[in-house]
Amino acid sequence: MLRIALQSKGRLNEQSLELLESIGIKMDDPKRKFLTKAKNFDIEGLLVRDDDIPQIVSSGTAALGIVGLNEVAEREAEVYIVCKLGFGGCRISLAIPKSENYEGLSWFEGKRIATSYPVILAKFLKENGIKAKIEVITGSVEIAPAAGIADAIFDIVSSGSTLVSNGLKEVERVFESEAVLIANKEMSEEDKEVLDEIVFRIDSYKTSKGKKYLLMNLPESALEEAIKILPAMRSPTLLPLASKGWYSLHSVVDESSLWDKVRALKAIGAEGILVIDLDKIIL
Ligand code: PRT
Ligand code: ZN
Repeated sequence: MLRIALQSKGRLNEQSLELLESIGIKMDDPKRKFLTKAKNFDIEGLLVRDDDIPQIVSSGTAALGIVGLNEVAEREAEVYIVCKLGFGGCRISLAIPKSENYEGLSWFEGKRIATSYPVILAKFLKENGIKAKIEVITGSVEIAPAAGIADAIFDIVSSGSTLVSNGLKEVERVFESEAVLIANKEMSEEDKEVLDEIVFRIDSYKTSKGKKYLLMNLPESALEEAIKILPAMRSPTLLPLASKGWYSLHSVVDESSLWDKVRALKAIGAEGILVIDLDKIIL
């Protein structure tokens, strides 16, 4: 049975389980189990610390894993990165005390930088010809400058508020990360087939994300204008209504432009507009 390694608790745990659930893979009691079976799919989940996932997948203990790209890069894991998953977005950045005057990377020459990502940092410094001392710290890296352990930090940033509240400023964005699906490089043919099915389902889920299904009634005179307003995978679906001269028009729209489109459609005479959540789009 194909096994997928997932973070047992932490930032990626819930969204990993939610993503699997949204593609029809529901793990049985993942909060309390270390190894859990899916209820309706031939797959089992191995719930572990995120740090261990790259190694678990590269060694083949699990064929698949969901983990931050930052962890894959830091562990230099020999795995396939199958696809990005659209959550857990963050970056690893260099940050320095906000009172410092920063004019470029040479600021870091000879400085001490605290981080939990020494491999990614060492590579970056080498590429840029900077010699600095890397202080490896696990956890609460942001307090290192105030504690006198380091001059600067190299840490995960998302909103940036942790830096601000520790009197630091972000000066270099070095590594962009998000949750990714990773796979063992020597999967069996059988496991590859399951992976193909999972990727197919993830694609349809990602395509439907941020999209809404829109349907409305329109007088015949407004049809041409409405079709210009509404994009569609081919063209909008048009169905005649029982009352003569009226049509029902259906289309998929991006949530970001939903209200603009609704306003424009109302202005040309659309009535009874329904906005419906989309579950999947199979292209
Ligand atoms: O226990 P386990 O080892 O499994 O978990 P963990 O504590 O090592 O990791 P966890 O759950 O904190 O994060 C898991 C993954 O989420 C990371 O490897 C990243 O890929 C991703 N991620 C996304 C983040 C963040 N956003 C994030 N903001 N990981 C950590 N942070 C921390 C960061 O370290 C800093 O302390 O949040 C703080 C910064 O946040 P802002 O919003 O103040 O900038
Ligand atoms: Zn971790």
